[in-house]
Amino acid sequence: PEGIVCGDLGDKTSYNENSCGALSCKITLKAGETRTIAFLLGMKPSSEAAEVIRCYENPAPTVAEELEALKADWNSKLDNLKVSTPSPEFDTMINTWNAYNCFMTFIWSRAASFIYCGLRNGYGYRDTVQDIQGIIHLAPEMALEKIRFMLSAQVNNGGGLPLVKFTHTPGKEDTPDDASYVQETGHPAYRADDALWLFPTVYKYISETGNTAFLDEVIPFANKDEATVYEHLKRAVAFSLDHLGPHGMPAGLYADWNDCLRLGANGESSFVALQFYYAMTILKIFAEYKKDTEYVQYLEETQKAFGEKVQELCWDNDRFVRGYTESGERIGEAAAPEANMWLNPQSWAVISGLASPEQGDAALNNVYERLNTKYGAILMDPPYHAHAFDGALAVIYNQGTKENSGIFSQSQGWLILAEALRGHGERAFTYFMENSPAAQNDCAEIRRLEPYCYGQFTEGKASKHFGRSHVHWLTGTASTVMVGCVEGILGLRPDLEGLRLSPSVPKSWKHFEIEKVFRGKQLHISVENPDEKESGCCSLVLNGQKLADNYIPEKLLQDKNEVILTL
Ligand code: IFM
Repeated sequence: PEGIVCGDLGDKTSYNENSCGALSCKITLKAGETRTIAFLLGMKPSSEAAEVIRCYENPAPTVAEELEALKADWNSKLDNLKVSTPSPEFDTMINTWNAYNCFMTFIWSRAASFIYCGLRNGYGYRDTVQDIQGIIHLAPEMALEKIRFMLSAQVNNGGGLPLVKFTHTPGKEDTPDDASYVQETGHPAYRADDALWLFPTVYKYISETGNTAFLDEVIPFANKDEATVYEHLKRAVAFSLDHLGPHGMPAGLYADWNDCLRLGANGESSFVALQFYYAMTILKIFAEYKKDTEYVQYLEETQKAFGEKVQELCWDNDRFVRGYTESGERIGEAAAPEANMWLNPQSWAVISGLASPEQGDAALNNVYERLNTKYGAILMDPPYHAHAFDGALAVIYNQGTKENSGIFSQSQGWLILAEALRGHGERAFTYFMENSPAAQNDCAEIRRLEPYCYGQFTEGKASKHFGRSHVHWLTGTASTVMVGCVEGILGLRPDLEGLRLSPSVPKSWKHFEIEKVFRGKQLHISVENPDEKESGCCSLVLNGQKLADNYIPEKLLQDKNEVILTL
């Protein structure tokens, strides 16, 4: 750093700037002499700080021991998944840096930020439930604690509290139906998507661990009452069905994932509709497991009718539209002068399972042609400028920025996953590389973020600063890209009874290896790709035994397992 080189570290308090601390001390060494310096950073009242500092009066061996313990702690988490592929960028992100970024967002959600000024006033429901997904494959027991916490922030009507206070007290909270909550949190109403994020998160946790008993665990609601996890999820489905808009899709309520898109309380978001469709698929799996046959039938009928409705309302020839405003305007249709092509409905149509293979491919091709850039796919195109409807808050941002046609990095993870689910390994990996910090070491002057952590967004092609990235560390990108890479590109897809292996990789990956701990068992997976395929399974061999397809039932696993998958 320049400050070190010129010896002027200054002594300034950072005010709305990128904070950077530097410590220095001068020592003079005699020939052959060794000295150990330990810097201790933290914040405590002086008397308590003095106590802590005393422990380090003789830094060696305490510091060395503690460093070892710290390393061991990190390794115990990160070692649960290690990959060795032909891509050093992919390996360093999955093995270390994206994983580390995921733990940061897992711990903090968006509750603190170097970028927005100061602390936030609580945990955002959707953000926090999404962030959990990024660490499930590494530290499921940590995930479980947080899932319990977030379920206890679900209101007994099934909706999520938009903001979960730092002082959250299950069973005693007021809700968006109470003026006190609105006044204290600034959140005027429920959001349409909050509780729907629980479905993929709970499913990922149960599938990773096999802990189906969790479905029967009783957890309080935020305001009053308590119920099993299974019942919490049923209520989340009921919440969406109790809040339908005029066309029969979930009503927009205050907002969906996109903070800058207000379709109106009675508007309808296709993104939420797709999440809801997916939620019913997951709940059906749980209902089948619990032999709740009447409810399975109810879900089947409800989902079928709902899916047909979404198809009819949202498919527009080669794309899924973004939704309907309260006044009936269809957003994201091909004929619109601005914002006529949106990213998230295309990826989510595939992830949710609603799109037919033909629709999925057409929509994803359209994304590639219309939205992709060398730094990732922009959120929609063209940006809002002259034709924004009243709820298109994104228009306040310059074109190419944030939700107004920026490359919203979180959405890249869903795009990677969607392409991988369709078996398009080349595309999935292309999207990974375009926005990957590790692939941008040689354009720091453009990206302007650390080359090892994700940012919230990269300025899009409509911006004068195309490629410049912002809001590092605390971004939902960490978890979505991790899931896109682990479940998508690597194709590690656990379910209630075992593990499916469905990698979607570049054709040039002729061989790669995965070390994974799955339900306490060690798996060494070698993937062979002699015919340069992007996906598909030619054979799967577990401990010398050929399996029927690409699925490993848990009951066949030994303590240590050799797995060979040939694409
Ligand atoms: O989904 C939101 C998130 O809750 C906060 N950051 C921006 C995202 C997209 O608008």
